Amino acid sequence: MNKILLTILFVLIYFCDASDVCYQKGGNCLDDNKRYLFYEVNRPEGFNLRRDVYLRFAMLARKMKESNDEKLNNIQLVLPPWSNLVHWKYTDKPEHIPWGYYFDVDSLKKFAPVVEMYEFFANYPNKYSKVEIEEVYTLQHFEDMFETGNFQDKMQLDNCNKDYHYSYFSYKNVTSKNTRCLSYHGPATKLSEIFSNSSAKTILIDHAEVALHDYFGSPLYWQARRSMRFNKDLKSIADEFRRKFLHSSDDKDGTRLPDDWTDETAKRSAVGGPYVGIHLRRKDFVRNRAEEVPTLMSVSEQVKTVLLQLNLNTVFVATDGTNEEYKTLVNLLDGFEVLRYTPDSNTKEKYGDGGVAIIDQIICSYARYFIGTYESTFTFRIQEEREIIGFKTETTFNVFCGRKDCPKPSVWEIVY
Ligand code: GFB
Repeated sequence: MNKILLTILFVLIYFCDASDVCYQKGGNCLDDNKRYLFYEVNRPEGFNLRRDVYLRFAMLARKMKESNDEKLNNIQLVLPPWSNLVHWKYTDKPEHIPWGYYFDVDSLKKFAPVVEMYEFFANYPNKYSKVEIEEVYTLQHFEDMFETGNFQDKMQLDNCNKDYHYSYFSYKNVTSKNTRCLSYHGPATKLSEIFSNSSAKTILIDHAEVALHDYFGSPLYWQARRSMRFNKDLKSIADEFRRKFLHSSDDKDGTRLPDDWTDETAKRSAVGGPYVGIHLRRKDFVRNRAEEVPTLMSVSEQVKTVLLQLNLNTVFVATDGTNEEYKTLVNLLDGFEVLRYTPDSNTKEKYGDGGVAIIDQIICSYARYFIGTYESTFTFRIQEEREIIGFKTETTFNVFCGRKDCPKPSVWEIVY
C-alpha cells in the first residue's frame, strides 16, 4: 500500500506544473532579490554577430548592476544558449549549447552579472517546468526613421511591423502571456528604463540586435570584449595545433596573455607564429558579394606576395569553403606549406561546428600576419583578438582584394 502511495506521489511531483509548485511557495520560483534579463537575436544571425550583441547587453547589465537604484542593481543577464544556429549542424550535439562550451564564463562574470540558462532553470522544480516570462519586448526599427532622418534615441510601444514568433530559445516550456512590440532607436543601455518602469522579475528583449552599442570602441567596450575569453580546452586544442604543425607557442611568439583578463595591459610587441593566417569566407559570400570576393587564383597570388615579403613559407587557412575549394588553393600555392585544422572525432562531437570555428579563429589570431574577408564578422572577431594579444595594426587589418577593387577595412584599435 505504502509503495503505491509513494509511486503516486512521485508521479505527481514529476508531472506537476512548476508554476503550481511555485505558487505554493508564494507565487514565484525565483529568488526574491533577483531580476532576470533575457535576450534573443534574429534567428538567421550568425555566431559572430551574436557575440557582438552579447557585448551590448553585457554593458547594459553592468550599468544596471553598478546603479544605486535597487530596482536595477539586482540584475542577472541570462546567457541565451546557442540553439539552432542556421550555419551549424547539430547532429551530434544537444540543441541548447551553454556558453561554457565556447567561453570562459568566469571571465565573463568579471565584467557583467551573467548566468547560464541552466543556472536560471535550476530555480524550477524540473526541466519540464513551465517558465512564463513576465514581459517580452520585441524590438523593431522605427518605420519612418530613414524618411524623416530623425535618428534621436527613442522608444515607443507600437503595433508590430510584422508577425513575430513566440517560442523562445527553442524551448517549448518557455512562454509569455505578455508580449509587446517596441519601436526602438538607441543604445542597449537605454533599455534599463524598461526595468525602472516595471516590477517584473523576468524581462525578455527579443530582436536584441536592434539595440546599438553606446560605448563602441571605448575602454569599457574593450573590457567587455576582453572578458570574452574562450573556453580553456578550445584554447589548448588550438595551442597544440600551433605547437605541432606551425612551430608556434606563446612564449616564443611574444603572445602570452595574463591568466586573468583584468591584468592585461597595453602592448604592441606580439610577433606571432611563423605563418600567415587567412580567413577565407566562401559559401553565401561568393554568391551574394561577388565584387568583394576574390577568385582563388587571386587569393593565392595575394598570399604569395605576403609570404615572400615576410620571408615565410607557411599559410594557415580558416574557411567555410568546400574541400574542392581548399584543394584548389593548395594546388595554386604549390611550393608553400598550406595547412588547415581538421578536428578529431571527439572534438567534433563535443564542441560541434562552433568549437571548430573558434579553434580556426584562435589559430588565425596568433599568426604573424593575418588577411581576412571584407565585412565578415568572423574576420572582425579575429582582428579584435589580435588587438588584445598586442599585434601591430598593419599585421591585422588586411582583407583580400575583391574582383573589382581592394576594400579598406576599418581599423578599430584597442584602448585601455
Ligand atoms: O560567424 P559568421 O556569422 O560570420 O559565420 P560572417 C557563420 C558561420 O560560418 C560561423 C562558419 O559560425 C561558422 O560556423 N564559418 C565561417 C567558418 N567562416 C569559417 C571558418 O573560417 N572556419 C570555420 N570552421 N567556420 C554572416 C552570416 O557571416 O554573413 C550571415 O552569419 C550573413 O548569415 C552575413 O550570411 C552576410 O559575418 O562571415
